[in-house]
Amino acid sequence: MKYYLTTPLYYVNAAPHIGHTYTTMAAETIARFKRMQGYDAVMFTGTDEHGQKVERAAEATGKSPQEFADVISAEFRKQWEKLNIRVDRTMRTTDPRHHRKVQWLFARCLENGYIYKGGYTGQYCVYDELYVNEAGPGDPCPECGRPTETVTEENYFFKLSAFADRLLELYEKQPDFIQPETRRNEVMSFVRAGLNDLSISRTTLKWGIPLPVEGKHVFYVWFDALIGYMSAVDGEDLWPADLHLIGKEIVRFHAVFWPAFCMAAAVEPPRHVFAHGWLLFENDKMSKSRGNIVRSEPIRQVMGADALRYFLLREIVFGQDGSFSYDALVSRYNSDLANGLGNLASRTLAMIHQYRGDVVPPGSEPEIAALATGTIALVQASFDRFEFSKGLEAVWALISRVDKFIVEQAPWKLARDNGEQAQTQLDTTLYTAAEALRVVTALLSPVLPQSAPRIWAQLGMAEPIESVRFATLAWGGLPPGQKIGEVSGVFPRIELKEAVAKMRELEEQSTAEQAALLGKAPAASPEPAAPTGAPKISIDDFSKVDLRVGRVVFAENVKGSDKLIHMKVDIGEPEPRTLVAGIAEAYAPADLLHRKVVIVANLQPRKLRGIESNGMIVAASVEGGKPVLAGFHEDIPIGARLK
Ligand code: ME8
Repeated sequence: MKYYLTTPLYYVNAAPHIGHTYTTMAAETIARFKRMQGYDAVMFTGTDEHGQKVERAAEATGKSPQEFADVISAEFRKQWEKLNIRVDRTMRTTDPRHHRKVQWLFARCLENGYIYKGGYTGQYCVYDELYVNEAGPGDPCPECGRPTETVTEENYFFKLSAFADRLLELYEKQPDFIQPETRRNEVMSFVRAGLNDLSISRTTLKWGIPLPVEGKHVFYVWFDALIGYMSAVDGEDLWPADLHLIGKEIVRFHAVFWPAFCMAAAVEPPRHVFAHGWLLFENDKMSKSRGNIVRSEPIRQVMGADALRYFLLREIVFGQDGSFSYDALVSRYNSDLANGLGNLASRTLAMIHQYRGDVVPPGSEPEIAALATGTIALVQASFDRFEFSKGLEAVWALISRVDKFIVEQAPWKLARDNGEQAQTQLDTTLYTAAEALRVVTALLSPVLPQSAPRIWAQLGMAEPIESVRFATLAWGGLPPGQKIGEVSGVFPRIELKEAVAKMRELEEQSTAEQAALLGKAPAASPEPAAPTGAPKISIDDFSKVDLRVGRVVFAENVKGSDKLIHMKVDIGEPEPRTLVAGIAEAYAPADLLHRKVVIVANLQPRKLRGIESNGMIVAASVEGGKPVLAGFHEDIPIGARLK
């Protein structure tokens, strides 16, 4: 039985971060879990490479959209490989096979009478790549609050309005089509309020797939991207997808537009859409524009990919928003993986080595056996509902019980007693602990794809862990008489402060590397960044930026950072502003004191190294060089506005 599941096709406007990792790790965990249930699970992830957002990001770096997309999509692929994420199918929307599928689906919708030509004058949000029919000129986007742009175009329209009833019928007949429930309710009220037809072509944009009917039109990026789920498995017997796993902000595209496109083309819609919550960092949604991005690579280097996957799935209730923090990650690692699972594995295996010459003895304790049997069922039921944290909690309840059991039995005392009863009790204790460890390891294999096989091998298991199936996973599977493998620790304890400092340091480095990778200055020209790349903005846009003259009244290096300086800048307000600026490589704190500077005074506050930065200092920078602060030749009062 096949099970085809997907992550979104990620935009290639910037490099991957931990939010993308969250969805992709969860999806791959589901794939592994489904295999344990006996399915032929096929996991897809891909990249969404067209549209205005990507075009503009490329433009700003002086690269062509294709060159830019090549670099970033390769970053995504590298990322998944490093994180032990097995990708079975993938698609880049710039792939000609995808273009053909998009044109095919469009042609089917056209033939079936669901496409017509019309005019659109209205608002468009580039950030969300969304037509905002209800907004007027200058109105903010209802999704993200950013200003919308007015577009006037002759477009091809998709008759979305014709599908409201069929969509509602789908949600009614298949109550688990959209999960969780809150998202389902949201989507249903959206559809009940009535659907507008959707413009699916654009003439103001070049970076897209041309419509088969008229050359100057390219497809609207969402019409294009969603079809990626299908083009990735073209010619295979995998459609309809069994699950689209997505973040909650794109549920409307997946649960309304996408099934309607499928219905219009007379193709089966996907079976399930699950929208998880947002990963927050310092209580804010992580996003490129807010600049509070956390990347997976520094975490992987310090803690390992399994630790990150475990943390994300254990700490956050899947479906709800949840917070990421380095401290919480290390604490959970130490309490659950090092002290919990790692400790159970090393003490159990060490005792079998020491007391039984590496041979698993016979015997089984019924109470633990019953608890383990219950845990197998509970994990399966929880993971089936994508309740990962609940399933993992159950596994750790078993680990704690076994730990307690070992302490109660005190095998180290039994080992000193040569009487038959003590020796039988020791056998039972060791077998029970080892068998519980085997069950736990099998259950955790979808979440710890790197470490579980190592514990498995130490238990001396002959069959590969990938072939474990729920149907046959039962207490007693560890054969007495089996020789255990070589014992070595799996989750060494990690010193919290040191690890957090290391991850932060690597994160700073990686931010710089990403900037270089994106070629923030045009690669071909050694001249200081030419202004031509940046898109034009209106005077109104510019006047939104509150630039002020200020005087530095305090400056010191941020502890543990080579780049950051903590400053207080007087801009004529009752209290000086606290700022954190990445200029320590160019300026010593003493050189900054009393200096007049320019700051952006109305920037969203941002926490850096625990200090809330309320503004940004303006500096010029040249690729590879140090920043130079903006200043004035004439005298100018503090608080003066630049406009
Ligand atoms: O929306 N918390 O691509 P995208 C949780 N190209 N998940 C997050 C996250 C966060 N802070 N940040 C990102 C697009 N994600 C479209 C999709 S599909 C046909 C086209 C994850 O690069 C989450 O899965 O903006 C979210 O839905 C997705 O990345 C958005 O990725």
